[in-house]
Order: sequence, then structure tokens, then C-alpha cells
Amino acid sequence: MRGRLITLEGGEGAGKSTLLAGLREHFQRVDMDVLTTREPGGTLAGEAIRALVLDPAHRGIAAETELLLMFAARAQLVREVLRPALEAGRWVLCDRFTDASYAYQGGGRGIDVARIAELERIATTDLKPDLTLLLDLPVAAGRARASQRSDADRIETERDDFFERVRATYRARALADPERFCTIDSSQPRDRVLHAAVAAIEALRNGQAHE
Ligand code: Z5A
Repeated sequence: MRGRLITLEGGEGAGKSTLLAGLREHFQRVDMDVLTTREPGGTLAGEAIRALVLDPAHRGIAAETELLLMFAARAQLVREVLRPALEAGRWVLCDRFTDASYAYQGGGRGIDVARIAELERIATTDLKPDLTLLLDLPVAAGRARASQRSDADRIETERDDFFERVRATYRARALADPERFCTIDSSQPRDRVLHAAVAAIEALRNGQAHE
């Protein structure tokens, strides 16, 4: 039996890390075995790519280079972690996946969607999430939250209009695929965001549609 792939998406400061921590506690409490991983990263090679691609010292990285690096990390994660876990029947929660490339490199950088789709086929062999939790938050609110954290990585130094395009792309993808996407208003308090995410995951477990 194949497991299930759940992905977390959202713009800067939307609260993915916070939600992930809450979900880990929830899974422990209900004794649910869920493997958690992240993108870019999740493998030795992927984490090395992450360090490279987010390092502000690499200011001159071209949009296409950034895209290829994201997909290189993803190709490794799919083969080394995701496919084996899913084939063993495990549930996996991944902090970002292919939707992030459509949002950041497609929407944000303006790379043609057809090119991204081509790389998706090669890197993921068409692996699609069963459920995507999209944390949606106005850009200004997300940036205000993120500014309270450590130093900005290379992508976080982009301007507001970049993040507006990222948000618009995420929202358009969610609208186009409402069965897979569950959009959560992440301007709500943390416990409400967690509650909405747990409800969507429970619906998936019970074979029901999420709200
Ligand atoms: N990227 C890409 O371009 N293309 C790709 O294909 C992929 C990724 C896969 C790294 O991702 C970068 O890679 C990212 C996209 C790009 N660049 N940017 N920007 P990441 O997921 O590792 O990094 P991130 O997007 O910056 O996420 P983050 O650092 O993990 O932030 P977050 O998880 O969304 O937020 P948080 O740390 O949970 O919360 C931020 C603050 O808000 C913190 O103080 C919280 O306590 C607070 N918070 C959280 N939730 C709430 C609520 N509900 N109310 C009030 N305050 C809250």
C-alpha cells in the first residue's frame, strides 16, 4: 500500500516552521508515524544545495541556475527519501515541494511554466502530493513576522513585488486544484492554524474531502 504525501507551502514568514512543530506534537500524541522532511534539503546532497542556493554571498545566481538547483535537490529527495517511504506505506510531511518552484521561480522570477513542468517530470517522475496545506498571509504581515528572525537568506532579500507574485501564484494554483490544496488563513492565531491543518489531515486519513 502506498503512503501519503502532504506538503506545506506559503510565502515568507507564513508560519510553516511553527505549524510543522505543532503537527509533529500532534502526530506523537495520536501515535501517527509521519516522516518529516524539507526542501530544498532533506538529503546530504540536498542540504548542500540548500546552503549554496540560500547563501547571500551567491547574489549573482541566475534565475535558471536557481531553478535547476531546486530541482536537483528535489530529484535526490524523491529518489532517496520520498519514493522509498511512500512505497513502504509511510506518511510523509514535506516542508515545501514542487509548488514552491512554480511560485518562486515561475511567479517570482518569471520563468516559463512549461519549462518548470518539464523539469517536474524529470525530477519527480510525476510524484504529486495527496494534500497541500497552503498558509496564506498578506506579504507585509509575513515580512514583518520574518524580520523578527535571524538574518535574511538570499531569496528573502527580494522586494515586496517579488513576494506579491509568489503569493498570487500560490493562490492561483490552489484555486485551480481545490481537491489537493487546503488554503489556511495564517493571519489567525497559531492554534487555529494548527486546528485547520489537523482537520485537513484527518479528512485525508478518513478518505474524506477537506473543507
Ligand atoms: N524555494 C524556492 O525558491 N523554490 C523552491 O522550489 C523551494 C524553495 C523548494 C527556503 O525555504 C527558501 O527556498 C524560501 C523559498 C525558496 N525562500 N524564501 N523566502 P524555507 O521554507 O526553508 O524558508 P522560509 O520560506 O523563509 O520559511 P521559514 O523560514 O521556515 O518561515 P516560516 O516557516 O513560514 O515562518 P515561521 O518561522 O514559522 O514563523 C515566522 C514568525 O512568525 C515566527 O516568529 C513565528 O513565531 C511567528 N508566527 C508563526 N505563526 C504565527 C501566527 N499564526 N500568528 C502570529 N505569529 C506567528
